[in-house]
Amino acid sequence: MTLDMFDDLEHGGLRQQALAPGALLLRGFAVADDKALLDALRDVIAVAPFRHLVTPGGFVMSVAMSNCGALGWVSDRSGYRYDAIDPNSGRHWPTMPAAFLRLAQDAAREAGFNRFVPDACLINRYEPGTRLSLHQDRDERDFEQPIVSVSLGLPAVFLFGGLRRTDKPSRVPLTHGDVVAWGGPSRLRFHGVLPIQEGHHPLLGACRINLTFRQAA
Ligand code: MD3
Ligand code: FE
Repeated sequence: MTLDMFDDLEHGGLRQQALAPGALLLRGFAVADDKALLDALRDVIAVAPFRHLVTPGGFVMSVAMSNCGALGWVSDRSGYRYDAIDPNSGRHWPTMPAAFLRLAQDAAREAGFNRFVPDACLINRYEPGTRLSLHQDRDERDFEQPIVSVSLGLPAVFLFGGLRRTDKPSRVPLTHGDVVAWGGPSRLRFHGVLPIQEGHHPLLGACRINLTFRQAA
């Protein structure tokens, strides 16, 4: 599939790009809130530090992760799941900051998902050279609910595949402040992130942060 099949449209002063049916890219949607988001992130990470999860197959993920909200996504030798408890601390994940929740719901509404109530925010930290291999997000209960993702810091090339692992993915550049709502017929598409290039971002240095908001339960 080619991206130029879909039109860029100017809407409310924001550039919105339909990547595919159900997948709407809101370029720069989070830029105005970037400092508030990163301040809130600092508080979350102080309570639930980034860590490298192990896949069920025994590989250590190159992307470091944490969570906030009622549920957090975890992976270990026994599998993938959502859990209310951070296995590293034995305590609940930090509460989802109000600035996170507001941004996620505003973006979802902009994309036409009016009843999005995320109970989980997975926080991914990429350093240069790290990547996320092609996967589906299917540990959530209700695939009618979208996922909202927020990119901060260094740019990334996002791989946007089809419903089968073997479908050839498109490449979508994502930069600081870009927000994407992934729902409807795009909800179960395979996706991933190519290795992050070296670079320096004024707010985050040599780092990319991605927040993914989910309704897991
Ligand atoms: C398309 N994160 O955490 S966000 C993930 O940039 C994840 O950190 C990537 O994939 C990142 O699971 C990509 C974009 C994203 C998230 C969920 C999707 C794209 C999606 C679900 C369905 C289709
Ligand atoms: Fe994913």
